Amino acid sequence: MTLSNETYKKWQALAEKELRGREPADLETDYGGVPIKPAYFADDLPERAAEAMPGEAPFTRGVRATMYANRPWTIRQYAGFSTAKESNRFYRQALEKGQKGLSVAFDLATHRGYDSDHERVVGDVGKAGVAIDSVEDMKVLFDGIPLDEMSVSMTMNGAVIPVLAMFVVAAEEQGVSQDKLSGTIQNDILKEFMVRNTFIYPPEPSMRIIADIIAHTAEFMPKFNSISISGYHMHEAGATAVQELAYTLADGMEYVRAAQARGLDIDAFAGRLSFFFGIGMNFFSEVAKLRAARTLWADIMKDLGAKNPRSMMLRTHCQTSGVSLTEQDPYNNIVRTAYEAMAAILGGTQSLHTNSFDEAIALPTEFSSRIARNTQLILDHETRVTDVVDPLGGSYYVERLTADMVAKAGEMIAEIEAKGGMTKAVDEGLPKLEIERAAAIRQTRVDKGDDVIVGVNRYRLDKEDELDILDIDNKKVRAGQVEALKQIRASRNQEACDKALATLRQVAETREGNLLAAAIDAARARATLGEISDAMEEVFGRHRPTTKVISGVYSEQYADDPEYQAITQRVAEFKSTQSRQPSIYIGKMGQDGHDRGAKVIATAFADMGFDVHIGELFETPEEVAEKAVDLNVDAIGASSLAAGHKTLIPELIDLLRQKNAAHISVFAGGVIPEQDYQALRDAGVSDIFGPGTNVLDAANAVMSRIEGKLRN
Ligand code: SCD
Repeated sequence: MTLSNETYKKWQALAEKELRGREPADLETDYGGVPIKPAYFADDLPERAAEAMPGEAPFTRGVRATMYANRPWTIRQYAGFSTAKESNRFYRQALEKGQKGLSVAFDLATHRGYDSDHERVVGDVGKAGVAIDSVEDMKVLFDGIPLDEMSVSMTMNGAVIPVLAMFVVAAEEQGVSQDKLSGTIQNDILKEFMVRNTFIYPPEPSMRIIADIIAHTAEFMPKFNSISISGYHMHEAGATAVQELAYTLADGMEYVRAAQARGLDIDAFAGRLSFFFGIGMNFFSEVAKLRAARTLWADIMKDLGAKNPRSMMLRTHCQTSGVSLTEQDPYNNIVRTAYEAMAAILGGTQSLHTNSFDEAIALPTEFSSRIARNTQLILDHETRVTDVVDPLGGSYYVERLTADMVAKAGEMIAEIEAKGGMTKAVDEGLPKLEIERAAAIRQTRVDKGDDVIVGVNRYRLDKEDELDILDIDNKKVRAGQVEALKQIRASRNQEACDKALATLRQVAETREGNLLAAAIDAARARATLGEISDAMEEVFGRHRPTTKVISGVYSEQYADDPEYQAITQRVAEFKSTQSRQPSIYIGKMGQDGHDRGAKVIATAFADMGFDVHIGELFETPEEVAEKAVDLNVDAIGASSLAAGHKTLIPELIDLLRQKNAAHISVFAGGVIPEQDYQALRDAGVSDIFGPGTNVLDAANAVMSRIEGKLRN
């Protein structure tokens, strides 16, 4: 890194005259371990930059020679609502209005391999995505959408086998054979164990599933991208740009090796590996991140034995950042998303989702979806950024930052490799903890006001505007799905279905044959998603994650902060008068695996002196109530980010009452629309902490409630 070259020194002398002894606060910032300077010059340009050619390995300037000058990126909005019918209606309308590709969001029951009639998914069916139980649902989802023309991305990882199988069969029954299907399946399990949490089976069989899908698609679905190796969820969980780069590419290396271990030639499948990154507000860092990702991947693939330049291309989808959106003054999110989208485009993405401005609060409405889609259409048609290939190429700053990120992430990848690769690292849980540490540091920076978020910790509105939000009647959706499941089970040829499921089980057991091919037969015989998933679970088992929490970030970052000292003092006083610590159970109910918020609260409260018990993921209200009573905690913090709060939290409170434990205060946190606050309060929730809540304020609110109860 050239931090003190000659020209820079000359500039510093000029700058000093202007600064006249003052130190501007942000003159030197840090992008996750990559230091930056306030000015860049020609001698900062890395050697490789001058000759770099778009469309040629290592593809720093883009995977295509012509990029958007010839064909714009794909406008691919991620969506899925309640039922297949509703989602289909939405897709058709979006395609009519300028969207170019589809991207299906499934509900959490589907993700986790449960049919909608399963007892563990009562609060999850149809929330945060579409419920798919069978081929019939899949057919409705794509009704009137020609699958030989439309590329379809499906975000599915846990239940990837039944979902892809049902997609293939739905297309077949539409008259489209597998070889004509274009699209992408996410199929990236390592990041699920790390941050997203919609796994089903343990790591080893999960990796086998991925290799089977790569093998099947390489042979029978040549236009289909077999995987979308995703950094997005790490980004959203709070990873730095360098972590996101390094962990994602290291995951990619593991998938390549898994497919190679299955006997596949790297050039037979590598051209259909694809990637997915998150794009946040750190504009140039995000541009450089995409350029660095391509550069690194080309070299990695060469090392792994790729000969075909196509195998070395990192083609990627991007999504603007969900965590950068705020519940407060939410129209600001339109502006944030537009800048993030611009960074993705200047970084050279192939496909893009722009978030709707209300996503920090609820599922997008038609209105907010329209603005999100139009954000991309305006970028494409009005800004003229598509006229020139890689317009930031040659920028002293962007080229230097790209090279520095390549170096830094390269070092991190080398460390992971030296320790035995990403599967092992994920198994040991280290990357997850590193990301959680980065998230906690980021949160303290926001809470302290070091990072300004307009409308949240500065320029806050006195009164927030009311928003129209989309609400899904989860009970109604579930009732419809349960009825459809009954009909399928009654009308299918049971013998054929049982036989297909038995074959699938056998493939899982013996490792002879391909899991996806066997599941396609089962889907044809109208086996349901849950049944296909269960057949494999009987052999593979279900993964039970252990929950670890980091400590020390809050006490370190806040060491001299008077408000932090006040709350730790308050907790300490409680301890000395009560001879015990105030205690809280942090619970995640339903199939919602978004645990960044829960982890931040757990680590912060523990640092402040609370006795914190963090529950396992995916608990039922009954399980949380039972544990909270057994542990005799003062409070429960129920974190919900997938819209299950209206069903699950009132049920939890009822159960506590039934167990004579109404003294346990229940707090709700996460993505909860203001419109639901009253219903939750009526159900007995003590307080609600939405996105943007200062953690110290939350701790004080919890303490007030606990102390108040003791006085009464
Ligand atoms: C492109 N083409 C060109 C060209 N640009 N041809 C000539 N000149 C140019 N300039 C060609 C390509 O080669 C390709 O053909 C075709 O046009 C399509 O272009 P593409 O660039 O491949 O674009 P696309 O088909 O859109 O594929 C993009 C990816 C794909 C490769 C990135 O994997 C994809 O669409 N991913 C989307 C993933 C996704 O939606 N994920 C959502 C995740 P050939 O193919 O013949 O070469 C949501 C999520 O997880 C949210 C969070 C959560 O739920 O937790």
